[in-house]
Amino acid sequence: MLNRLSPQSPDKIIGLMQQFRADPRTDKIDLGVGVYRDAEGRTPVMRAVKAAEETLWRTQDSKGYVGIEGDPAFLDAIRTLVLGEAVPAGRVAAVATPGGTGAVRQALELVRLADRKARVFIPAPSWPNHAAIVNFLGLGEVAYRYYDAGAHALDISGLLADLETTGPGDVVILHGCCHNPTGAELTPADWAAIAEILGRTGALPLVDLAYLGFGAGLEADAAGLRLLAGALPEMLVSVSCSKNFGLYRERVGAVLALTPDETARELVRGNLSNLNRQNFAFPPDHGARVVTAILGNAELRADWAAELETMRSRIETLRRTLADRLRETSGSDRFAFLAGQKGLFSLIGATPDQVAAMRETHGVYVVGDGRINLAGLSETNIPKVAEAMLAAGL
Ligand code: PLP
Ligand code: TYF
Repeated sequence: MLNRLSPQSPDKIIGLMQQFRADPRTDKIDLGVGVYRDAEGRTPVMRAVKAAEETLWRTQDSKGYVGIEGDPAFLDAIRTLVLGEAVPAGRVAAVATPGGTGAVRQALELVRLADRKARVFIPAPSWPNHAAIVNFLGLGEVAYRYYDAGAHALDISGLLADLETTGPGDVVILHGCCHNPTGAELTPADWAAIAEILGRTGALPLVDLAYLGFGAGLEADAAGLRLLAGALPEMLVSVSCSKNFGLYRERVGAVLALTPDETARELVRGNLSNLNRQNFAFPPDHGARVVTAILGNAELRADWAAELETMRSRIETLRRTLADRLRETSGSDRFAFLAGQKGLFSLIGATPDQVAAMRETHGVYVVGDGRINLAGLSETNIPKVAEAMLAAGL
């Protein structure tokens, strides 16, 4: 039986992570996988997480099953964090999932249960797992214009024109903030224009929110999707707590489904619940419980938000410092876009050969499409990264 399997192409980002680990050079620099790093290059356990885990360890007296949908207190906390007061709780169905990837998967499985022929519009470019999951589920994949690589900027007119071609059987994946891999953000006016188009065409937005708090701040990063939520009858949101709580390996995430009314909410909740049952029965609980404890305690929550803000502003500083260094050493302004983009990622415009040259000659690891993780930079390695970029011919 098993010899009938065919080979699968590996995840390129995870492959690069392993290649980096195997590189013996001590001055190598990892700008690959999207994890936050501090000035010492560590991906720390956040202070509020440590504190919540300590309390949990002391007070938790059972590891018995919770529920197929996850802990209701976690789902309430995530709904409020993400949607605020944009919609009444009675219109939102929610389930916990293993990470944001699990949330994207469950959301797209829900779409498939509703319509096996649904087409899913994916921004070009996007996080590779979007297309991978859409194809794995046998849904239709349609790319829509998002980024003008020549201008290093959002292609808003292309985006709006492509979304005009959507209809009621279509889903549109949008990145809630900190677009992966471009760092090119939608403005509030862009979100309003998208809401107007989707309201008219009847396409369903699936907002993937993996970097809440890393762009312009917790409230500002949620504003776009809240605008959609206020304007449309239906919306799906896949939430990840991997980055903003630093809980990567604990696998903490949720699907939020906005529905027109409570009857529809019950139907959607039942379907999401059944999908969890089919795929893993019970979602992971430890990380979700830590998040719930942090969001439900004023002191822990304030400390978490403060640490997240430190992380966010560190990335902004690194963006400016790299752009400044490149301006000085190249004598041109062609990398100024790096300072204005948001979140962990930007595309430096490197060809695969230039990516290989940076890795082989300088030990600077960049994803094959030229994506860099700005959080992998530090005050000390920025000169070397800038040198590697210019030496590669950028
Ligand atoms: N969506 C996007 C756009 C991402 O970049 C990521 C990765 O961080 C995720 C979803 C999900 O991440 P995780 O499954 O680790 O929560
Ligand atoms: O884009 C990234 O680097 C992060 C981490 O299959 C990631 O989103 C990468 C690959 C993957 C899951 C998460």
